[in-house]
Amino acid sequence: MILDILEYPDSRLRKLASRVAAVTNDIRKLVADLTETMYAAPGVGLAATQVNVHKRVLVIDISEARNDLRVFINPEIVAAEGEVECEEGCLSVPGYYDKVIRAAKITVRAQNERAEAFELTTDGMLAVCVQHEMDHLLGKVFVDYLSPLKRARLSARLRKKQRLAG
Ligand code: K1U
Ligand code: ZN
Repeated sequence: MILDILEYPDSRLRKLASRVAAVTNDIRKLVADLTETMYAAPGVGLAATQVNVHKRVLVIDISEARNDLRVFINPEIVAAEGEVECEEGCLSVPGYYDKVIRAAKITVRAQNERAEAFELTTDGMLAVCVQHEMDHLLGKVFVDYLSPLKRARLSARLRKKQRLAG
């Protein structure tokens, strides 16, 4: 089922997601819905927070062929090193892209949809995407990293968009 994606500055994007106690069929259904919603958007990642479900679940597929789905339940970053600047977008801030500084290389520990624990060390786009999606689970949006001037410009742009839509 394709779910509605919350749009910035919706206050529900600020909620802190809770740990998943057990990977039940309900969680597997959430993973399936997040995946369908991400592919339909289209996006390269999606966190449960963005569909107003406040559980520590996210999905990512950065492959061009859209055939390399990665599921992270209860993700935790256990190591991070270096810095990289990368242009980011967000399905909750449609049409806006800007540069953000992230850790260049991370090790993330999580469970998959079969409740198997795994550890992944990665860099590049996948590392950026994991950090971006994990921020959503903490109630953070990538535009929080922008300067006050850039955020004010974005807010003005969103107000104008709302005026034109209404
Ligand atoms: O969290 C989200 O809203 C998903 C977001 C993930 C992301 C993109 C870029 C850098 C960091 C995190 C997106 O998927 S935005 C859309 C996008 O980047 C994209 C869409 C289709 C094809 C390729 C990229
Ligand atoms: Zn996002």
